[in-house]
Amino acid sequence: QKLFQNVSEKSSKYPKPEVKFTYGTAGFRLKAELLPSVMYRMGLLAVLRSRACGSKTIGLMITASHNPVQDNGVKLIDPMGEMLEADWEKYATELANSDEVGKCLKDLTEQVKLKSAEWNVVGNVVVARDTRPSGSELAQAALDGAEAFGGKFNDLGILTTPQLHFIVRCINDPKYGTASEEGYYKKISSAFVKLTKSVALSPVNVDGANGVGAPKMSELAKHLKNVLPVSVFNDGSTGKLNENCGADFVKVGQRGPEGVEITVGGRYVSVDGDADRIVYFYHDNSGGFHLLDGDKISTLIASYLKEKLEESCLNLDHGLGVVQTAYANGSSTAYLEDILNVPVACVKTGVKHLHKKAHDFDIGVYFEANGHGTVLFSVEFKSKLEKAKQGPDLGPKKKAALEELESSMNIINETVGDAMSDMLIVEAILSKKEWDLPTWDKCYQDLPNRQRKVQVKDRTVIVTTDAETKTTSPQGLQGEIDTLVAKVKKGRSFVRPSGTEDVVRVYAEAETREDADSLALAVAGKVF
Ligand code: 16G
Ligand code: ZN
Repeated sequence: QKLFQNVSEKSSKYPKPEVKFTYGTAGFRLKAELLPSVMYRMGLLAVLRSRACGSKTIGLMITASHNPVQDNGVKLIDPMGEMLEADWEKYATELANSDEVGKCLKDLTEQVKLKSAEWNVVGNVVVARDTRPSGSELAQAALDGAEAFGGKFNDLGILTTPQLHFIVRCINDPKYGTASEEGYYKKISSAFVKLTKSVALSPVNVDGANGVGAPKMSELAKHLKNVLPVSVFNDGSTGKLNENCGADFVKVGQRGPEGVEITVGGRYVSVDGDADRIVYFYHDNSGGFHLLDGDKISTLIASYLKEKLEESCLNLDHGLGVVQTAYANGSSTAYLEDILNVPVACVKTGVKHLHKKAHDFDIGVYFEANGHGTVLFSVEFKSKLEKAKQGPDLGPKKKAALEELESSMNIINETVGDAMSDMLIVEAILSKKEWDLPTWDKCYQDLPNRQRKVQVKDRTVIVTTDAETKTTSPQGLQGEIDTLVAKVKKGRSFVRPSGTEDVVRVYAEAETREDADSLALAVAGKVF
């Protein structure tokens, strides 16, 4: 009781503004000055979550990813390094909006069925933030919350989002790695060195989005000295965070970032403001810009892992598959299914949906077209790999394949999409295949596509089904879309209400640029 009273008293330092907060797919994300009360309360919730998970450590990441520098946000990380369990998103929303913090917290404590004996067990929280100037003050508010509720709190300073996910996982599951930033670099860089020991590597140029990805990529580069040359641009010394640079700018605008001089033949990557997304790009001989997005990355990784899986002769029940969303380019899906013979699952937009579905496979590769993605390896896969390595009479090919699978797994950050580890696995695969970016790009050609936003009075009237590929309401809309799509070659289009903005999004693709543009425009006209 005293505990909740203390929580209430301390909360007066962080008055709640007149805002309706929602814990969405990206946690809470707003203008930074609106966030102190939310941070205090997420400090509380993280402690409660920890107690509900038997004192396992919970992560609290302060970032607004690709959004402008004046924004910030917060996401909680569950014990195995995964995103906060969906049920708890509504508790987060409730607590953030409550006018009586102590009472709300007490209600939640009862609701999550914590026995009174468990109310005072240790609650462990680790926090990290990106490079936004508002971050340290917001971290302090979260710390105050955790302390007020009697939790133990460890401030890890500035990290990328995936680094914090990794560290949380290692704290709770020490065999995953050493729970520190250094442990992270050591694990992924030593696996990379092992995987690429007999191949030549090409220098890579990183657009750090003027954010946390820049210094952390430089740190990673130190661990790869004399192996993989990495040059970092947009390191925050002059430019603004995410302004005219970064993965989101490059993907949405289909053009190169400012602050990077692009030379023909060079390899380029852009990461976003918290380094959980990555895209590749290059210029062709005539200076034309080419983007290799999340679809290109997932097809590359899937083709390589599938080959190694076949060479290793591991017998798995669920095999390898790829998870995409409706935004995946139709050419990438066709390439996976028809050329690589890899099963493809399509799910709703949002990392949590992809991550969940990827668990259906022994090796589940998932990427959003925007460059967020990773690979999940099943428990069964891991134990069969371990056993096979010890088997007698391994031929050299089989042995090599098993080792390559193991190294790949150690490069990849299974907890969440991770720009740094995704870059390393892509670089390893490209160098083993002796491919440059244009060769990789030629695997399949993207269908021209167009996205539009439509402002409507109430976007919730649009109801979708089949992983957002079809609408069921308003009545008749799907029929109209079908008619428009049927008129163009290789046409595909869908509409969905945005989860992050008050708009309806329209996607269209077709064989030609003109058809894709006019299809998007025509479908948008039906939504309006
Ligand atoms: C969020 C999602 C991202 C998705 C985007 C779609 C996470 C961590 N992030 O940023 O995966 O692509 O929303 O936004 O789940 P939209 O609903 O506005 O199109
Ligand atoms: Zn991000």
